Amino acid sequence: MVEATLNELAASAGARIEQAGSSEELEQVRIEVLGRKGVLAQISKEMGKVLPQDRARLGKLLNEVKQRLEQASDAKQGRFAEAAMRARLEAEWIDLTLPCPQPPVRHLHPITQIQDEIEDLFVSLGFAVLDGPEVETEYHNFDALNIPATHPARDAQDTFWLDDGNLLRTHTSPVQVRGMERLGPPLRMVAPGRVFRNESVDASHEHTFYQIEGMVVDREVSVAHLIYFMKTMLTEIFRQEVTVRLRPGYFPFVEPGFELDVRCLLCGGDGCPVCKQSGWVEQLGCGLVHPNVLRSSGIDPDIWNGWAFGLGLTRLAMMRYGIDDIRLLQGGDLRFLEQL
Ligand code: FA5
Repeated sequence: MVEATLNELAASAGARIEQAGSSEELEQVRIEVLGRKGVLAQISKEMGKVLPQDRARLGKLLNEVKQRLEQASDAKQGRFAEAAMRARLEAEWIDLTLPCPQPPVRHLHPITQIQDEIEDLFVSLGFAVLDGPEVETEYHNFDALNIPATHPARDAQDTFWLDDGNLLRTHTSPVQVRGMERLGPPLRMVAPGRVFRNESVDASHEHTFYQIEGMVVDREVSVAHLIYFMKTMLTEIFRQEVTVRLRPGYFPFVEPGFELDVRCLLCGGDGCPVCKQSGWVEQLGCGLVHPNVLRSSGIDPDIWNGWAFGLGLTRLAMMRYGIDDIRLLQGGDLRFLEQL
């Protein structure tokens, strides 16, 4: 009886294993036949009931059937695994020799690039790089820079006033004041940043643009020092030797004050449209720090003096890259920026 059952099971389960169409189906058969609560386990439990003289033979047969079915199941499962692996390899096949899609090459904004270069230069010369708030107090933007409320120079920098009496800084010069207040003399600092003016926008005027400020406060500082640093900076920026000239220029926070021009790099000074036929291109405002400015920040002008400059980074970027409309620089049009 047990023998017949075992032989029949070997045949029927063997056929089911052979015919299983999927790994899941095969697993189902395995659990039913070979599992802990499967048919073979049931038969094994009933072996106690068979006649003692048949027990060894039937026990052997049971083991043989079990082994055969296990082997058949493992072999079939192996074939499923192999087929699955082959299908996966087929589906996920990649050609490592194909050029892979490159991430687009990006770069820093041209103004940021120039700012970084100038910062690096001044850091190498022992200057600190300072930051200041874009929303400034009237005191730091004007009064401490020797521009009292009644001074006509306030009109030259059309100001965005805020309701609380503060303003959007019109230049980076207030960071001079903050630098002197915070660090005191001797002082070497540059301060790049964004500034704002309530201007009518045109090809060379923005309401929001970038400047970099520079300042040295020390003993016996002269215009010769100022010229040396300005020439070093401009030579680095334009990557060639530059000739500079100073013209008198009025800024209430420096005395004497200058406009600094560079001999036109395009025509070498002969005259061209870029330098408006003058041979010179205006670059920056500078001068020796006014004693009142030092005094406002608690520095004794009888002991200390200094120089300062303020350079328009946005206009500089225009010159370096030959951009004829300032509005392009911050228009946010990537088609334009990607050309630089
Ligand atoms: C000043 O802002 C002074 N604070 C500079 C200075 C600092 C002088 C220290 C002396 C000592 P000015 O208003 O000229 O100066 O502006 C400086 C530069 O900012 C200009 O040379 C120009 O390059 C740039 N600039 C001024 N107005 C605009 C504008 N609307 N759009 C773009 N750039 C501008």
